[in-house]
Amino acid sequence: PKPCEVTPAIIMKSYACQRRTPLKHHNSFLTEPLEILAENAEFSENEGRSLAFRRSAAVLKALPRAVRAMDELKDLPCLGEHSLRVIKEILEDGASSEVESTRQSEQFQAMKALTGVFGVGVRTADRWFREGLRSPLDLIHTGQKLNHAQQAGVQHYNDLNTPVTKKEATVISDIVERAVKAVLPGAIIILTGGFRRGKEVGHDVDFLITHPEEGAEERLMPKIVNWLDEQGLLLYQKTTRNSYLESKEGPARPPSNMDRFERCFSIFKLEQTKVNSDTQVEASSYNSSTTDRTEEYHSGSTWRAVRVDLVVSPYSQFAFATLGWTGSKLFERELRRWAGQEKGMSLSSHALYDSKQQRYLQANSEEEIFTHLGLEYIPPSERNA
Ligand code: 8DG
Ligand code: MN
Ligand code: MN
Repeated sequence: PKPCEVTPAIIMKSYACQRRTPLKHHNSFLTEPLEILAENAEFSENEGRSLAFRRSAAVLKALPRAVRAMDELKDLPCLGEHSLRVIKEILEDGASSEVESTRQSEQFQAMKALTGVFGVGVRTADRWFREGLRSPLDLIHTGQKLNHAQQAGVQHYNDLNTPVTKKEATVISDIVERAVKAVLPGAIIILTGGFRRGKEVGHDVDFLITHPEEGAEERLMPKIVNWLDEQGLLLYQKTTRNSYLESKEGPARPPSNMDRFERCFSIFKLEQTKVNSDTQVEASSYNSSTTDRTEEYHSGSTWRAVRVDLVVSPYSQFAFATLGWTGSKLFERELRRWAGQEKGMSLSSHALYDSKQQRYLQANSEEEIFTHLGLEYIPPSERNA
């Protein structure tokens, strides 16, 4: 080809936090199968394997066009032997036998159904699977002992597995805003998680709350929760206190990637005011398992359950909390790995510690954190690794 027709080589950096990963990309036909294998590895608690598949998928998400042949992959990082084998099979045969048999397997399907219950992790799901249980209905039929979260999870199973739309997220934002402003005027509320990255739908709605006056945010969550509860807006909530105030350690290196913010995992009761077709009403009354909802249906209004995460951060940590709660999960992991392995720093949702200088680096914005880390700024919409 003439020089001007030569396709420019793609420079792909190896950490996901060094690249732009848009929400919509060209290789879902490869990334979706790879993520099935990642999920399956998580079900057998093989973290290394899961991470390898997720990193491979993330590289393909960052490509400017669809992969057509194996030789297009030769200069790309993170693509391990196993991932390459899967990709090759899909390119040649249209599907990977390993992925398809995983998808069809009883274990994968049962683990998917059981971990799909709010409050159920891989450990619990696996134990239930080995006891012969396959679905949320089996939990009821066999009278399994469930904690409060799991009870709510079973009760609202269909609703919680119905994607939350951006429209619903906006309605919930308005409610949260009203609640927070009522109990702490001047507070700042931002939408984090997938919706901040531009997703059209999500499995929940995530919020981060702070106040410009340091300390004003302390013990805020119970007040917010009370307000919401008084309005009849909560189906379930579990508030965890800030474990940071009590702890004697420094802010960096919290145990695993869990942070210590005051937080609330909740299920909102979201009114659905406009019901304009019979099928819509039927769909939601089919979902219902409570007499409560039948009454709502008869009175002409209906509601659905939506998962909402609320997190409160002190103002001085707000930039770190914003970065930490925006995701994606892989992007966050890669940021922390970059900080540790390439910069000798320790990043959490609370702070950034520089081991060489032996001091914390302050930041008032996400941009400043990227600068401290020696990274080009990646906006939320390009963090969809
Ligand atoms: P989705 O809800 O649409 O499925 O996607 P998402 O919004 O990206 O996922 P998410 O599960 O709601 O998580 C949002 C972000 O919050 C993600 O970056 C990971 C982060 N996150 C948790 N739990 C914790 C935690 O305990 N500590 C910290 N620092 N971050 C957390 O989900
Ligand atoms: Mn989310
Ligand atoms: Mn969440």
